[in-house]
Amino acid sequence: MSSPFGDLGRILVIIPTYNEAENIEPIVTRLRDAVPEADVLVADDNSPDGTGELADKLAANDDHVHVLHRKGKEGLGAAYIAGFRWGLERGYGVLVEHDADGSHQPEQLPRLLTALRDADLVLGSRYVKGGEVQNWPKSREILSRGGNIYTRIALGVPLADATGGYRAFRRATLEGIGLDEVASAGYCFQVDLAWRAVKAGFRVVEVPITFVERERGQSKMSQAIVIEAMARVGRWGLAHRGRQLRGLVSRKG
Ligand SMILES: Nc1nc2c(ncn2[C@@H]2O[C@H](COP(=O)(O)OP(=O)(O)O)[C@@H](O)[C@H]2O)c(=O)[nH]1
Ligand SMILES: [Mg+2]
Repeated sequence: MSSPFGDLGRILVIIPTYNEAENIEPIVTRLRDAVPEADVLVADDNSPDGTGELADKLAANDDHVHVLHRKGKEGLGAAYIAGFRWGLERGYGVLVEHDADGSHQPEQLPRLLTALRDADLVLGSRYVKGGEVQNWPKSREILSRGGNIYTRIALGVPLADATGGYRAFRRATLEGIGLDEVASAGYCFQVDLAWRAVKAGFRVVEVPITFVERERGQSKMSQAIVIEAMARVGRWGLAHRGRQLRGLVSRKG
């Protein structure tokens, strides 16, 4: 079967899961229907609700579905890094980040992949023209929009949605940003990767997505995760400004 994205190489969609038993089968089914040539890797942190076993059943019935069982809950970032490594070792050309909970629409994946033909990293963006968020309480939207404004000011990155988690990377991008040094475990992991890609000179492009708040299961977002993210982004921003300033001074002197 010839794929419209064939020149990008084989595609791996990574779905990190922690207690997503109600969501895992519907999301994998939608992904397989939306982009049949893509493989799926469920990266499960030994979910107590049996998500990992459900994923095993899906994998047993479909050669395109794989499961990475991890020993325990270590955060979204750690699960993605493990998933990226798994995919890079196996020769995939494109690695996609995708939530399990229905917030990301598999039917919009072709849009991200099409944009990746002329980019090194494509961010699904809620905050560019055409992007939207459905069913979020106002408080969560303010937190997300505020987080993005804070990130833009702290780091000076020209991105509307640097915290989102629906993304497509070329393998060369992941190989070029130093995955070994990515320490962020929680949500600032997303900012960390986008920021590294921008700094390394990769072409980072945003395409609009429709983000729909989950209907089933629980969010793993916590106050600790938000505080971790704000503190780290603040520190990166200060370090960055320091480097810029030293650069200016040494050029003058
Ligand atoms: N493997 C793994 N997945 C996680 C972890 N924390 C969150 N996830 C998954 O990451 C995705 C996004 O998390 P979610 O709780 O929906 O965050 P929110 O959308 O920001 O509220 C979902 O698929 C979660 O199951 C974790 O510690 N380990
Ligand atoms: Mg969610």
